Order: sequence, then structure tokens, then C-alpha cells
Amino acid sequence: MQQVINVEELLSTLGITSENKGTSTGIEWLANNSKENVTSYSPVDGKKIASVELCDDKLYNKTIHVAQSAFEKWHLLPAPKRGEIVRQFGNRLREFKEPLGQLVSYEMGKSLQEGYGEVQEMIDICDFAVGLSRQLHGLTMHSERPNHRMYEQWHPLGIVGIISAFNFPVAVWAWNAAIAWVCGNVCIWKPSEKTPLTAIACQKIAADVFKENNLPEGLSNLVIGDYKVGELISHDKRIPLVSATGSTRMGQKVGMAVAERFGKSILELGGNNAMIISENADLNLAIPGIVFGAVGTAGQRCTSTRRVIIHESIYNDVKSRLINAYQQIKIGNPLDATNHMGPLIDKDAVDTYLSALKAIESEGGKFIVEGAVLDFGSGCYVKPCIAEVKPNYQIVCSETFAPILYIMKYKTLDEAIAIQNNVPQGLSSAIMTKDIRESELFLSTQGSDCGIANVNIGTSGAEIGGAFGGEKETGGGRESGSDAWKTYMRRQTNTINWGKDLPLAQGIEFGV
Ligand code: UN1
Repeated sequence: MQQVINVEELLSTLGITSENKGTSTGIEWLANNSKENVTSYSPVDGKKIASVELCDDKLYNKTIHVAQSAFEKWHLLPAPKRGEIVRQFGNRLREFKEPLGQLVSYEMGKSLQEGYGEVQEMIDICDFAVGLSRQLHGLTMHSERPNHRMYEQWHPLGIVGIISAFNFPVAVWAWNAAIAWVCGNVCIWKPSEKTPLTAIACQKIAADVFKENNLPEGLSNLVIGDYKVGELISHDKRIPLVSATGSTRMGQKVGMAVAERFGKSILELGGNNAMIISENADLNLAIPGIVFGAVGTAGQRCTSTRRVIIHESIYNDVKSRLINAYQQIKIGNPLDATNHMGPLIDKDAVDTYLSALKAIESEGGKFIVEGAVLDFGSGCYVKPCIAEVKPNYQIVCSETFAPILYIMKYKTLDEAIAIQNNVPQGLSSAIMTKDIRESELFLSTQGSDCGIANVNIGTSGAEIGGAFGGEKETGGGRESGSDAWKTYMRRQTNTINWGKDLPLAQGIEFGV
């Protein structure tokens, strides 16, 4: 495959060498004596990019100690001052947008546009967090007792554990880290072992900013490892909040382990996102919305569009427009900006895609755009495909992280909403309609049961300003914007008596 970027130059710009340490407390990188490591291969061309030493128990504990002492200092800094540091981090990301976006694309396989978009999402959340650092408001309440004042305030938690997935290798970390930092917390990050290099690059960028401000080591910690490091984080009582993004299976384990020790968790797990195409839809919006939702990031977003529920009166029209649109999709090296879609993350993902295709056929689905593995590059390039299915097929009700789109028919909107809701996941959803009654019903309590419900836009590509997350097997957590910050802090209710008596609440007379 033709090389579009100079990989060596890119790696050296981001401070990555052929052999890297994978555990860091900031500027410091800790050596693993066992030298156990993971190799990052690019799904773009199958080439080895670099190797990374894995974090073990010993290094993990060292990191936690550094993080604990960093927290002791950091949480005493006024929140707007913490915001100032995050502002500088956001500015540094602006400087590194191009190389970091390229590395995201090369290591993960998403298109260059989406690689840049991911870094932009990091910059956006930094801007949001800077503003937030002056708005960590609590409420004041009226006390039922005379001469009493009641209010609530928000305090930092301590160490926030971040477990992130390969598909958004840097943005999801930044959503959590930027908010956690302004809230007065420090972070420990376990990225996916499939994308360790983008994590190393981010850690270096953050560490430099902290160092330039004479801040201690341990504000941003990186622990690259496999599921065992995830287990250490989940069971660790020294980590009051764990934010985990990934599969439902992983989230269930993390959630149970954290709950068992009375920690807090934010779980952002699987999605099975549907778009309803009403007979009142503007198909000029609907078709590109579906295609970006299904094909963007090669169908590997948790918000990817997987199911399209189409009104029977326009079913054939939508179908032929989709077939036509899929013929225009260019698949190839994602660093070549003329391609829409790059590879899947690895060969395992290709196998999962192939077994889903088999399952669709065996349940009676009919392909209107055939899937296939393409014979070039790393062997991880597949064709996006479309199958006509019944909504209740088992394969349709489960999440396959691949560009496979299911289409199905409906007669009434109530039926379409029931189909949309009748899956175990509840992340994102959308309706395409120009009819206000339809859109309001979709958004009402009788409508979508998802954490995200959109009108006339697709299921993916949420902005950072809203709370991000979903219901049911998606895990219930909320990250990013709105008041998601509240999970990163502890709420304290304060009642102050400034009078000369001690009246009891609920009118109780104690009589001493
Ligand atoms: C994910 O796939 O885990 O809404 C996150 C979106 C992106 C984030 C996706 N802003 O598609």
C-alpha cells in the first residue's frame, strides 16, 4: 500500500521511538523489569509501528502513590487556576492537531478527517472544561429552621480511573481527563492495548504542560496493559471513580467490581443505534446521515448507525438510494483524504464481521449490498454492506462493531419506536421527519428510550457540550458536557445555624 505520510517523522514529532515504556506519572516513564510488551501494528498497512512495555502490579502501585501525592497538592489549587492549566493543554493540542490526528488515523485506521475530528473533540472539551472551572456551582436551599442556612458544595474525589477503547483512542480520555482535572482530581489512564502509541503521545503533551507550570508528577498517569490492569483499577479502593468505555461484557465486570467496593463508575458501553426514516423525511438529509452513521469509522463507533427503520411507503426508494450511495464509497488508506473508509482495527474484527455476515444469512437476512474482505493492505479492509432483516433477529439485536447496516420496514410510528427500543442497548437514536408531531412523539416519554435522541441528524457525531451516554446495557453513565462533571466530584450538604437556639428538624422536641 502506498505510503501517504512519513511515519518515522510523525513518530519523532510525537516523541515515540521504536521501543517505548508504557507506564508514566508525567515526565517520568517507569521501566518494567520483565520487559513484557505489546506491539502496535497499523491496520492501515499491517506494519509494526513500535513496541510498548506493559505495566505490571509493581509499576501500577508506584503510579498510584505518585498520583495520591499529586492529588494532595492539585486539589488545593483554586478551580479557575486548574482551568488555566487545562486551557494551556487545549492550546498545545491545537499545535499538535495535525500529527496527533495523523497518528490516530494510522494506528486506529479511521479516516484522516475523523482523526483530526477526534483531536478537535479533545480541544473542544478543554475549552468546555476551562469555562466549567468557574462554574462548579452548588445550590442553596431554604432551611425549615429559623436562622439556619443550607447549601451544597462540590469537592474533588481523588484519583479518577479512565479505561478507554481503541475506537476513540484519545478523545474519550480527554473528555474524562479535562473534566476530572478542573474538578480537582488526578487521572490514571488505561488505554486500549490496540492503540498504545496515541496514548503515549497524549501523555507526553499533557506532561509537558504540567511540568512547564511547575506542577507535580502524577496529575496525568498512564498505565498501558491488558485486562489485568483494568482489574487492578476496578478493584482499587484508592480510585473513587472509574470511567470505562468499551464492550458491555467489559463494563459489566468493571461495574460490578467498582460497586462491590462502593466506588462510583461511569459506564459507556455498547450501542445498537437506529434511525427511523418517516414517510415525511427529507431524504436529502436522511441518506447522507445514514451513510456517515454506518460507514464512518468503519462502523466502529459506539454511536454508529446499525439499524434503519423505514416507512413502508418509501422503503423501495430509500433502498435504491442507499445502494447507489454505497457505490460511491471509497475504501482504502485512511490517510489518503479522498478515501471515506479505512480498515477495521485488526484481524479479529474482520473475523467478527465475517461471522456476523454468516449469522445474518442463517437467520434469513437478504443482502442488498454484499459484504466482503478486500484483498489489499493489511487484510483488515472490508466492504460496508446492507442487509434486509426482520427486527427481532438475534444478530440484529446485538452489536457488531463493523460496517454492517440492517434495514427493515414499518407501518406506524408507534411500531417503529417499539422496534427502535426493542434491543438490549440504549445509546443513540434518530428520526428523520419534517412532521413536528412525529418528532415530538419520538422525543416524548413514549418515544426513544436512548440516552441520545436526535431529529434530522444521524446517530453518531455527538457534540461535547451535551451529556454523552446511554441506558440499559449501554451502562447508564454520562460523560463530557452538560452537568456530567457532577459525577467527578462529591456533593456535600452543609447546614449552618447562626442563631441562638438549637431547633431540631421535623419539629422534634427533645427537652434537655
Ligand atoms: C464512542 O464511539 O465511544 O458521538 C464515542 C460520537 C463521537 C464519540 C463516540 N463524538 O460519535
